[in-house]
Amino acid sequence: MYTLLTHNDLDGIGCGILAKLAFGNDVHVRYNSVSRLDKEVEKFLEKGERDQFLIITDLSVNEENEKKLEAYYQDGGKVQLLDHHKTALHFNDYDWGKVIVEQEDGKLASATSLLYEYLADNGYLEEKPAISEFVEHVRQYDTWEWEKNDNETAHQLNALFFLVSIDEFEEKMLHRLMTDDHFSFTEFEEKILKMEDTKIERYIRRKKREIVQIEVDNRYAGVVYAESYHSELGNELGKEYPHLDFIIILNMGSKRISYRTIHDDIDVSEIASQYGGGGHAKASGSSLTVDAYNLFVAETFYLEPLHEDAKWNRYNLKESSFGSMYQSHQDELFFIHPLEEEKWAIERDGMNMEKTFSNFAEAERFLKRNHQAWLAREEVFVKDLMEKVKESREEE
Ligand SMILES: [Mn+2]
Repeated sequence: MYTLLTHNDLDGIGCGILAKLAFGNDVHVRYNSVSRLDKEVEKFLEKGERDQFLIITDLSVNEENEKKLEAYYQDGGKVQLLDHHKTALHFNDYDWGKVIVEQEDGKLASATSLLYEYLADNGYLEEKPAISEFVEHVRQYDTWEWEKNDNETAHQLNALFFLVSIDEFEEKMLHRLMTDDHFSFTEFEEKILKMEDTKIERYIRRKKREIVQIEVDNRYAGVVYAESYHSELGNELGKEYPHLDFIIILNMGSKRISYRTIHDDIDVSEIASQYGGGGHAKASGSSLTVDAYNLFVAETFYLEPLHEDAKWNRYNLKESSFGSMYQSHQDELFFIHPLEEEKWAIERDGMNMEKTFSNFAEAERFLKRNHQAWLAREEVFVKDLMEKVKESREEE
């Protein structure tokens, strides 16, 4: 008999599905949140059922359970931990731990892809196209490679996972992977996924207008409240406001924080670890501690949200050689313009600020970080232009 303790996200459920394909009724699967796993491991060890093979995927245990599991293993207990989180690499020190962040082919690993390989290598599960395709979609979703590869199926698979219950998702996928030659959605699923897409888009649009900016440890972050679509949100908000180093998504109901970044030089697992959490460089999480609450909730309560750049301008455009106009919450106007080759300046109140920049993007980042300014809408730009013309005429 097998016991699988795994995560309750798509990658974790992917593991549950593979285990059931391999072991059928001989496996007992439990889906856990990050914080729940240790309790489940304790329960398992207390029961002390020696005939059970314990498999842990997509999650790792705390130090206390790490020692207990090692003792259990040394005592003849069967246990295997498979994970792909950088923060779990030290489990490779144990015979029963296997943590791989990057696969041999250079692609990022996911728990589902690691378990698939493990089950195939040990002869528990025969590889076939439908399963391999499913595993690859889960892997691409979990590592966010789907976006670079434009793999909409991977994205939709996760959306479907959130639309139905875990049980229903598991049952549907199990049946499909057993009977179908290739992985695909049903016609009805395609239809509801399309509706869901529209819903997510609308949700993200709203959140773009709710995000506030803070400075923490010399880094700039955006703070937003959201209960759903954290990955999509982190990505879209990061792209809308690239001057922010990372995005903090607060779920007040579950008292959880998600940290997301689109920047390669930022590691949000380090930030999460300051609040007792962990995860990947680009996506991590922690619980909402009192410290985090004070910093991210209490202190940001009165802040005004960031303003999106004007999107439909014809004249006031970024990187224009005539200059680009920006506006702040204080109704102050800024003008980013080139001075000479590889030198850009910001004009404020008709005067150039002292600092200069080697390109437009640098100047814009400075302006957005320090003044939370946004590309002004055409009418603001035109009005200012007309006033300037009027002034110069009056002077004549
Ligand atoms: Mn995972």
